[in-house]
Amino acid sequence: MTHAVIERIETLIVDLPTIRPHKLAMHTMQSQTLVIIRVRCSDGVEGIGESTTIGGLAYGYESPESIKQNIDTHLAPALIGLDAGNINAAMLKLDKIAKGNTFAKSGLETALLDAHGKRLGLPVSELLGGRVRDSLEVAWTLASGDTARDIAEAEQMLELRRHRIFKLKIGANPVDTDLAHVIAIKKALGNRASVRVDVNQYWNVSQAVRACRVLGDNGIDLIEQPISRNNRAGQVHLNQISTAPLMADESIECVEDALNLVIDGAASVFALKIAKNGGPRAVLRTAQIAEAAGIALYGGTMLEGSVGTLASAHAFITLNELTWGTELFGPLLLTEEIVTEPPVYRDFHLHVPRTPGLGLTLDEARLAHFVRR
Ligand code: MUC
Ligand code: MG
Repeated sequence: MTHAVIERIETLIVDLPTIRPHKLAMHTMQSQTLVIIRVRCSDGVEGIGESTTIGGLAYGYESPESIKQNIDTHLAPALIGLDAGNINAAMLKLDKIAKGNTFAKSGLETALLDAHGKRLGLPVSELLGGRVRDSLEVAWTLASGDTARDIAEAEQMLELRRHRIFKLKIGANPVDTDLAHVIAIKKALGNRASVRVDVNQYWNVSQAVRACRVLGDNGIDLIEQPISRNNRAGQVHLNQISTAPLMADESIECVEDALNLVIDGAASVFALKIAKNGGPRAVLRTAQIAEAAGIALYGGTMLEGSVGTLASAHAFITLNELTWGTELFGPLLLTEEIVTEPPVYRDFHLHVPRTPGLGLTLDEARLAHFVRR
């Protein structure tokens, strides 16, 4: 087989409205901004990828604008002319020329996997060693900011058989206000749903010690990132005393963070995110560290659109066990699509295509309409 080389890389910023305001502790989203990456190869194959974050710089260290700029100026030129099918060599080169920038690298790794899958006629999951399931359970995040509206939304999701796991975004309000909100939702849903919380680092240890106990005692199944990623001693302490399991999210900004969390005993569940590890291959390294250490897994999201969501899904369906399911609902939070056939959600699950690459085709007209100029 003659080798195709990487010829051209294009980055596009795409702004899409959300179905309702999405309130996180650090930011309220009225829209989502995707960075779509197109990698064109000398054999005529094009791969697509996505590098998406939440709230500009409110969540992570890369913004949509910095991702585009860093790819255009530094990462893309380093890839031009390389063997398009040698993803190990391409990502090694990127790691040599750029520290961090895992969001940007994730979108590029995704596009290379998509292209190579299309070239070989294989889904990305098969390039990653093969799937052990075809679908993933998907949680929904209740984040309207209003308890009654959140309960009504959860009831509707149960009725539609779309979601039966709910993650509540808390942390912005006084602790007791948030606890009352969570307990009211859990009471309304009872054992018809799993209710979990994500504090996005907004408590300090003095608040979290009591709040984690109250949550555990009231049937909350999982507590995500209650305190700052920088307070490791606090995380270790909470992990020892909390009656509900603690999940690390912001604490994992790279594969090495995962190893250090294991060494310290700072969490019993890891949220896996392709963007924070550097791509669908990279996130599996974090998963393997967790598996070896007996840490349970959850398939996380940066609220990507369909491209980033299916890139995550192709990686997650290769995992032995995903004890806590996933939250790959990003496309469902958006009112608009930029692919011709959106991902399929049915019976509480996301169904992952078996067609080559990611299994997605960009809708050129819609993309042109929503691209930022
Ligand atoms: C996060 O912190 O987990 C994932 C779902 C959601 O609503 O927000 C995110 C980010
Ligand atoms: Mg989180």
